[in-house]
Amino acid sequence: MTHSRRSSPLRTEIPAPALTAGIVTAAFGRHFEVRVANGVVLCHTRGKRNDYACGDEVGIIPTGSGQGVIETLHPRQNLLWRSDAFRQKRLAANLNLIVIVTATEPTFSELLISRCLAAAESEHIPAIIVLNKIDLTADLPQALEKLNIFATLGYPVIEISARSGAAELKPWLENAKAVLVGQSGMGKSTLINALIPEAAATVGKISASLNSGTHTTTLTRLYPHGNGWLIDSPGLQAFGLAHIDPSALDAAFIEFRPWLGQCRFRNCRHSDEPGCALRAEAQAGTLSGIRLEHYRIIRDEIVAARQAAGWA
Ligand SMILES: Nc1nc2c(ncn2[C@@H]2O[C@H](COP(=O)(O)OP(=O)(O)O)[C@@H](O)[C@H]2O)c(=O)[nH]1
Ligand SMILES: [Mg+2]
Ligand SMILES: [Zn+2]
Repeated sequence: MTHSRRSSPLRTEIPAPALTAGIVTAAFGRHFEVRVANGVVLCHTRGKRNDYACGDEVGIIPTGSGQGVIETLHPRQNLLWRSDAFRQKRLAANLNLIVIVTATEPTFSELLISRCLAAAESEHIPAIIVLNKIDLTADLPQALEKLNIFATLGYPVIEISARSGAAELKPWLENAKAVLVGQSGMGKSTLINALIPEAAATVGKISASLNSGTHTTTLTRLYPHGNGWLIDSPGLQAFGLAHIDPSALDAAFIEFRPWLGQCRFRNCRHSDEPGCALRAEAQAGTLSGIRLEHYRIIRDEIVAARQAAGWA
């Protein structure tokens, strides 16, 4: 078609407008806050598109007075999701680290840690576990005991007190593009403020006013940090993994991998099937029975969610 365009004397070539590169730092329904080189732009999207997440690299066209339009999305390295039968939620994109935050108090759920680890492993994102509030020494031994299952698997467990600066965590975060996940009350926001004292000030004015009607704590937000960034997320009480194929879930439990394919039945659910290699290992003490139980709970939940959603 180039030929006919050239031959028309009335057609002038309109050059495609140059896109400004940015990173999505917060989502408000169909509006997204995007950080660009010289500030923060509140963007709307083309069509009804709303599937952007914190950490997404986008190309925008500024339209003036701090506003703009998202035009392009750079291909994602990965995307951390949560989903049940009825809702899917994008937590963050382009991560190179997932920081699972626990604390000496309130009590944390080991099952939720297994969920976060399965989500991380299924997207091939490294994960570490933070034990916060170690200044509350009375509950420390019990918390460490609970985390020992995960430490044994090779996941780093880093003990910190966010109130005293969290120095032990800093080396892990220098080049991190990380999200902090965990139950509410564990100290994620306190940790962000300890690591990035200017965090509150980096929140754009427009977004701050947009968000004023809602709970600030319900917002997932990206903060620049070191050579990368950190994302604070609201408390996860439930972390549905319905988007993970049930047949791929066992491989997301890293210690199961050496035994996969050794069960009597190829489609073994590692539940009550005869000749289950994983159950035999759990009985022998080679695998943690707690982790096998976590696997079964999550698998049943995924299958039920998929049935309810009509995918199965
Ligand atoms: N003792 C103690 N309390 C902390 C520490 N870090 C956070 N907290 C407190 O724990 C509560 C929950 O913290 P917050 O950052 O809101 O947790 P989030 O819901 O995970 O974001 C707040 O009252 C914090 O002051 C810590 O290192 N030690
Ligand atoms: Mg918080
Ligand atoms: Zn099995």
